[in-house]
Amino acid sequence: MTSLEKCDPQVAAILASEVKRQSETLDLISSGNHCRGPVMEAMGSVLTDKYAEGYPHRRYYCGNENTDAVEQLCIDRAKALFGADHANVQPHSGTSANLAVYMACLKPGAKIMGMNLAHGGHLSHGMHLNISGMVYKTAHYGVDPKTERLDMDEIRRMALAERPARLIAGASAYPRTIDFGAFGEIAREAGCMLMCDIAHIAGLVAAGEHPDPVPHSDFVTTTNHKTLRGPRGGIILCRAKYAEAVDRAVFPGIQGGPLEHVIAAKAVSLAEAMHPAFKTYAKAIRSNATALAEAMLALGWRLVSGGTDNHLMLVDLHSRYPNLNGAEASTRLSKAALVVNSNPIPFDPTSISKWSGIRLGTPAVTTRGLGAGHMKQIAGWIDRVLAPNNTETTIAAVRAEVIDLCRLHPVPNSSY
Ligand code: DSN
Repeated sequence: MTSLEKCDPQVAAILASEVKRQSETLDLISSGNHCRGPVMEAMGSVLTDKYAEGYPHRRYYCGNENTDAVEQLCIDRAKALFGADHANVQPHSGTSANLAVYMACLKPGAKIMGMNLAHGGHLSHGMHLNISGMVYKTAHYGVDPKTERLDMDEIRRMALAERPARLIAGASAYPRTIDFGAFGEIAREAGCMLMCDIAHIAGLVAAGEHPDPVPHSDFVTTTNHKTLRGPRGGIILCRAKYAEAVDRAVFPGIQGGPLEHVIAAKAVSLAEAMHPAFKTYAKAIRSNATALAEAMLALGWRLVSGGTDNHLMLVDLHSRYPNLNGAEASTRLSKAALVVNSNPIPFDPTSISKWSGIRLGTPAVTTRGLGAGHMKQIAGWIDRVLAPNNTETTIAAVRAEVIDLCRLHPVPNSSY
């Protein structure tokens, strides 16, 4: 019996239930992943007990020799992995990282210009209900209605007309390569700073599977827990000249004490991302996404922009079943042990509860060791479950097949 089971059987039972849920489902959420045992070990460590407001060797508390060492290691690894001048590894999340980067050099009321959330952007890029959309003036670019891809000429035209103080590149539901070089040129022409949010694609960038934003950007933000396969949290990378402003914006600007146990886990995952095996993993994320997209297309589903270049795709449900919405599709798939999220597609004619898309991603299933053949199998399962005339028996049959596959590919918890 573990000490948790002994001390708090209720929480222990919930955790056990989550272990079972993860073991017996396939996570196809494009921002999901399974971090590995060493990352978990660092996160569940004694460092959670230590207050460490400040930065390495500049703390407001004594007794920080070990937190200094771990945070400095994490900073050095982040800089080395991404080739950045400066890294701040304290943000508690990607949204916190973005907020700190706005605060670092923008006054309230300045204008930011990012991708429209409804076209695949992120809420922290100026959505009206997010603090970024309340404190700053916003302008949003979207995708081209025909190609459903970013149109860099249109973004340039808009940036020159809007003259934002900060241009934001990055997305949470965009299946194509982002041309960070073109964003850099536009930012220079429009006389503004460029921030690239690579939360979704950080693992691909680290492994050279997506073009690198760092040489083109003033700031790069990311989460750790998506393709990068670390603990939940955020990181900011920036040019040397912004280092002080960024550090001040994170602490004392928007946060107090850093989560040094999470920072230790970030350090572990960054070392994993430097390992040659991570390159193989990142490549497999993309080849699996391509295989899944091709299998969905072959079954007659329309994908936004016609496919994928990265780890995710958006399925237009109406292309097969005009009455099927994302909420119903994701609920049905969930019953079949396939976990996805409902998502708007660009120019979605429907409302939030009835979005006409689902978003599929391959980071987590690739971590479990699935390959292209399995992607075809997954597409077949999705197709069966979403057919309008299917029954609970069909869903139960698919669920049993999914669980059989899950047993063959357990959630990994060991090191390389
Ligand atoms: N970035 C969101 C997602 O893609 O799921 C979470 O904020």
